[in-house]
Amino acid sequence: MVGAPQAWALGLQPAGGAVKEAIHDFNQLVLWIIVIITAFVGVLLAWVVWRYRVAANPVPSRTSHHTLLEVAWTVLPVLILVVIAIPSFRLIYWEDRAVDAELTVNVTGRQWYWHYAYPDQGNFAYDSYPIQEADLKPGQLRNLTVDEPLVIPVDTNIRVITTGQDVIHSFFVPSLGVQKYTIPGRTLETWMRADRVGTFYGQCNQICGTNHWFMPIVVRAVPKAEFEAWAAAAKQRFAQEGGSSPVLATAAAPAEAGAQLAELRR
Ligand SMILES: [Cu+2]
Repeated sequence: MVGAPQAWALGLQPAGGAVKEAIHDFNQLVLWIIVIITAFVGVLLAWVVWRYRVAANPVPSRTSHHTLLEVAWTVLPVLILVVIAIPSFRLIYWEDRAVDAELTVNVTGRQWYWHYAYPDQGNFAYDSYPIQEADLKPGQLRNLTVDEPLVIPVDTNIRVITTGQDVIHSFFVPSLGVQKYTIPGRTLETWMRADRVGTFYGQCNQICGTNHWFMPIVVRAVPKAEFEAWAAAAKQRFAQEGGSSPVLATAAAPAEAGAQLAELRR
C-alpha cells in the first residue's frame, strides 16, 4: 500500500492503520452533519426567496421575535456541537497515548530534515534527508522522497515521542493518522500502527522556515522479521557513520526524555 496524495483526489487519504480508520469514521459523521445542515439552509433560503418575492408578497410582514423559534435555533446548534464533541474528545484521547506499545521511536524535527532514534532497539539514530528533484530515481515521488525512511514493523503499536531541535516542526503522516508538533525543549507523545505493509508519506506541516515546504517524511512498514533484520543492520551501519545524536537518544519515557533535554539545555 502507498499512503500518498493522489491527483484530483477528494477526501482523506486511504487508511494505513487503525488510527486513520477512526479518523475516517469521525470524518464521516461530521461530513453527514455538514451535508444535512447545508441542504437544510439551502432549501430554506430558496423557499424564502421564492415565497416572499415582491410579486408574491407585496406587503411585507412586520413580525419580529418568536420565542419558540429563537429557543430552537439556539438549542439545536448546541446539541449538534455536543454530538460532534463526544466522539471528537474520545478520538483525541485515544490518539494521545499508545496502549501496550511494543516499540518506541523518537522523532526530532530539525531545520530542515528529520532525525529518528530507536531507544529500545540498541539505541541507534540517524538523519532522514529529502531527495532533491534532480536526484530522483524512476518511480520516486517528487518532494516526498527521503534517503533514509523511518522503518517500522507492521501490526505493531508504536509509541512516537517527538521533540524539536531548533524551531517548532510537525510530524504529519496522513495515511497513518499521525500529526504531532515537535517543540524544542518539550517532548510530546502519540502513537501509530500500520495494519498493512507499505510506504506512507507525509511532510512537516508546521511552518518552520525557508525549507518548510521540503521536509518530507517517509514511513516504511515492513514485516516483523524484516524489521528485526533491518534494525540489526542499521545499528551497525549508523554506529559506524556516527549518526547517533545526544538529543533524546536514550529516552525511554517522556519524563526521562524531558530530563535529558533539561540537562542538554543547561
Ligand atoms: Cu519543519
